[in-house]
Amino acid sequence: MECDRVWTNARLATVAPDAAGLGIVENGVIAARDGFIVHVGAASEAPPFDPAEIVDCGGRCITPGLIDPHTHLVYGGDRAHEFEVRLAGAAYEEIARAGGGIASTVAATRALDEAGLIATALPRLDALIAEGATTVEIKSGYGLSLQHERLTLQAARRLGELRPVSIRTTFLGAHALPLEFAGQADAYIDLICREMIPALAAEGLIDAVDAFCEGIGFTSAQTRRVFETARAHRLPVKLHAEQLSNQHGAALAAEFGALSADHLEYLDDAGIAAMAGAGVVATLLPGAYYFVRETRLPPIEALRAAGVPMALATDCNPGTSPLTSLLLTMNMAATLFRMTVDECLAGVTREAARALGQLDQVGTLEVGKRCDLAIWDIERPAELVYRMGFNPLHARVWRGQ
Ligand code: DI6
Ligand code: FE
Repeated sequence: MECDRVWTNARLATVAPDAAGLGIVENGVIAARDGFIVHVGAASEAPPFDPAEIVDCGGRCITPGLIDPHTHLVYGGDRAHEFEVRLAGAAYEEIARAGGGIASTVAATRALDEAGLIATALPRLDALIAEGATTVEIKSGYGLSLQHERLTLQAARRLGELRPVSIRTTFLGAHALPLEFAGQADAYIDLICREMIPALAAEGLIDAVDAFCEGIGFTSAQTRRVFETARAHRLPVKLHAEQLSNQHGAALAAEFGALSADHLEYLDDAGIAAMAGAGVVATLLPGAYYFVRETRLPPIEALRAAGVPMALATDCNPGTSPLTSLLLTMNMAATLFRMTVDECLAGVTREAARALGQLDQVGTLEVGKRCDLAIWDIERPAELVYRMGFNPLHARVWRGQ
């Protein structure tokens, strides 16, 4: 079989959708050509190869490259001081309503040019890459003007040129109300729908459109307008839904065939049924749950029972989840949300790919997919979920390299 590289002597977790559990293959082989997987399976059943390079994995585990389907990692400044204030007793929503919180990050973000945004974001992206991430979603949403949202999305695209990683950009103009629109949320939504989405979509900067449907964010009526505009531009949508209260955002997302509804601590049965019916992925963010000391759990068991696919993400952002580790995210999902090891690993691979509308390209070890691999110094996949603050990544392969 024609190929340019073969990885041998590995325990594979293919995470293929039709396989049992994680689709474990003992003594497995993966072959790649031009950055795509052309063969995957047990060594005993492999065809003869004539590759330029054979990589002996020494019995290590190979999983699909990890995917972070929800980050806000391009922003200026940090919120360490706000963290201290919260430790002294202030609530996240109180701080946001008092003009701190997101608004302070918007000011710090607007103070940076594209190079500055890239410089501050790179260490965060590098931390994800160092743990095997090969695809990362990045949202705008701290610029909140056409100019600054554009800079954020341009910086995000540029990050994907500076590092061997696939970047998916999401426009989150409806993240917070900028100060200059205080008391005029509908006028700001007008700006998003009439100017920002049309311009940024035409510039090819948007892969999907998101909104923060919340008491401190936007109403479901305002979110609907954003979604209608996205639909008119043939852009898929996703939503920050039911994070701090139940605004019935998940059902709205389902109505628009959203890729995912994210957070979901306050999701109700009707929302679950709507998501299941429309095939919306539940993207769960245990880092945010942990960091804001939320006590209400997302309805994991009901989501599982309804067959809603569950993805996991860092939600990397300065206010509620200053987290750049998908390994720790998996551990938190297991310990805090009681997700199984198989669900955790599928959550940062196959289901994360599904949440980005990229399952035909990445997320599993299957013929025809991009050859994005994480090779781990472990014996069993459970070790990735079990340990805390330890990174057993041996090597990362992005598009066959
Ligand atoms: N939900 C969140 O948790 C973040 N954004 C959102 O829509 C918080 C963003 C921040 O506090 O900076
Ligand atoms: Fe978020």
